[in-house]
Amino acid sequence: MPKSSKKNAAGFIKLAEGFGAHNYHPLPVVLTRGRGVFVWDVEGKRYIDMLSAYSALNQGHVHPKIAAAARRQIGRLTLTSRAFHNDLMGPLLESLCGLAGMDRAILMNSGAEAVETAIKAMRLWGYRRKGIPRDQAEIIVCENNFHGRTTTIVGFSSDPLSTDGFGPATPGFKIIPYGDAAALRAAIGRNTCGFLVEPIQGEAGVNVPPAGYLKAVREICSETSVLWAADEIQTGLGRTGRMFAVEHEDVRPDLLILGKALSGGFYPVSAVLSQGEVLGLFSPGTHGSTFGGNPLACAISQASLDVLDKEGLADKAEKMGAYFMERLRSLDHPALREIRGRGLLIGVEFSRPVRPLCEALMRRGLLAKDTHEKTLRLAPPLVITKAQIDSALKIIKAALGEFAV
Ligand code: IF1
Repeated sequence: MPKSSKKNAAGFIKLAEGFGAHNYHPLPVVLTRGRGVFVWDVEGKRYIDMLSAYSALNQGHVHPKIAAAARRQIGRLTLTSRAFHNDLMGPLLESLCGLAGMDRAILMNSGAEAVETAIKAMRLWGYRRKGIPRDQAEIIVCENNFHGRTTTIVGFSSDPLSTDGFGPATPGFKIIPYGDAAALRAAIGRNTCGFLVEPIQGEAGVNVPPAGYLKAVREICSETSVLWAADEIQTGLGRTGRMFAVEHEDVRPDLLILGKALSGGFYPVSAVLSQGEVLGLFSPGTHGSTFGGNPLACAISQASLDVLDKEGLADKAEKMGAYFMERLRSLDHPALREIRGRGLLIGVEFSRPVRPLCEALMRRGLLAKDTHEKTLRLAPPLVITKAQIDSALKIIKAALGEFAV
């Protein structure tokens, strides 16, 4: 046991600040337990979680069915590496492909790793199938994108906070405005192999593109022989009121990237799914991961998908999201600018930084975080009930009263 085992909240925070890198500015709350939509801090105070670990907890904290699956598998077999087969990966790949109507899938760990995998797959397809000259492949991405933290991914970010100090950037990316289909058409050249985009931009402040955008993206990419990769790491698996956000426009990308809720918050599990032959182009030795596709991850992921399905969480997100958003719109506050979102991915934009509002919410028992300073992100676990939304609204109303001062 480390010396720190008897600390209070301030003690734990001091340890994290003293021994950790300062790459976050968390709210001053130290959590120790969770269940469903609730978490408890080390002093026993209960909070309703309106962040859900950035949508990784769609199934709620410590879902009993996922916990049971994890426990069973942990006592049986946890890791084989991909040097050998295991009896859980194949069935999970089949479930994933069935769920998304895709042909192949590959399992990785973090979201960023899955995005990197999609980038490699698009480039490989560009060279092998489109005949792009060696090292000339280009991928188009959008302004204000968020796809993760690796050096290649931050290299095509338009946010100085992500990029500055971490160059040189990996070449081969072109940035265009988000939600602008004409800009995509204009940006595509002979060496373009792919277009990587979030169906709704999360980090950018819950940025919902104009209606018809995803349909137009699908058409343009098909016409010009460019792969479309949808990053649904945050929007996928029920969050926006559909299993996948692309379903709102009834389209299917060539590559679908998943993470976060793929494990119900238990373990890092990510995946890339492809239509047709794209993922089939990888040959032995060209890509991999020690932990990718391991039996513990697969058991957890299979149970997480099962919970989404059995509890109808996409439908719940749609209904509860519509109710939440309607009630939020009735709030009156001089600094409130806009409420936007889809399903239970909601952004409330104010005319000033919302950190003090987040602190007021925390004091009253609700955890939420700002994104891009002035937008409050509200994204509870999808298992939330109407009564729980009502009590959250009471807290929000009261905290807004303080925010006005
Ligand atoms: C952080 C944001 C959310 C993502 C999309 C890939 C990834 C993410 C669309 C990478 C990750 C995160 C990670 C976390 C905070 C968070 C976030 F505010 F930074 F932008 F959710 F909105 N694609 N999102 O949203 O997945 O490698 O982290 O598993 O980095 O601080 P990862």
